[in-house]
Amino acid sequence: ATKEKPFITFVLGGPGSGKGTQCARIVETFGLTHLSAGDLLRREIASNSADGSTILSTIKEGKIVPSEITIKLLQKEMETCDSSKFLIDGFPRCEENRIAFEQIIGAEPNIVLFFDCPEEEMVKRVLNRNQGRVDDNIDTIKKRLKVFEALNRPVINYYSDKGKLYKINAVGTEDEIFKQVHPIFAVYEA
Ligand code: UP5
Ligand code: MG
Repeated sequence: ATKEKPFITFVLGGPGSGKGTQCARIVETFGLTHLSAGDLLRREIASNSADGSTILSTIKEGKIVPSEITIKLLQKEMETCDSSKFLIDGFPRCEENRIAFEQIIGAEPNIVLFFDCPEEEMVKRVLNRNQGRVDDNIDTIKKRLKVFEALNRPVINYYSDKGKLYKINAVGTEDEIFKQVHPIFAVYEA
């Protein structure tokens, strides 16, 4: 069966910038399908799949998992789910991820959200999270921040140049941040 053309939103921002939290709000209000690349990768580790050990060692180092692994997981979710409106959270993390997604999936995002948050706030949030993530320690957080600045910035700039980027001030209460996010999706409901 041919699927209708997907509506894809990429959700970008540094570690702890609030991507997952705001995606939950978007799902609640607008009913899109949330695909967190990090959650899909952590699920692979937990299921002891063939790629699990590669994924675990990469995440511990705050580095980026090979594109083909992440895209395979995203593709499977996109193909098996009924929805055609996706919030892809935490991906693409680098230009190579972005280009590989375009080639393999054959689609570009309709819009891109960027949660802009100062580093000290991101560090505070991640250290307070307490969900037992292997990468939520100060050494790995520093590495994640470096990788974000060096490799995710070019992706953000690419979508900004294409006029697809919505930059959101990620400091404030969850409600204050969602007030900025809401109108971006509300226009499609009209
Ligand atoms: N919080 C949220 N909003 C708040 C607010 N307004 N005020 C105060 N506190 C707020 O939030 C983080 C914490 O802050 C939570 O405790 C929350 O309650 C609180 P969250 O919404 O979880 O932030 P998020 O941006 O989702 O942070 P996360 O740590 O998940 O971001 P990362 O991008 O670091 O993590 P991700 O899971 O995407 O990736 C993890 C690793 O997987 C990567 O480092 C990488 O190694 C690997 N990966 C890949 O290799 N490729 C991929 O494509 C994806 C991941
Ligand atoms: Mg997250």
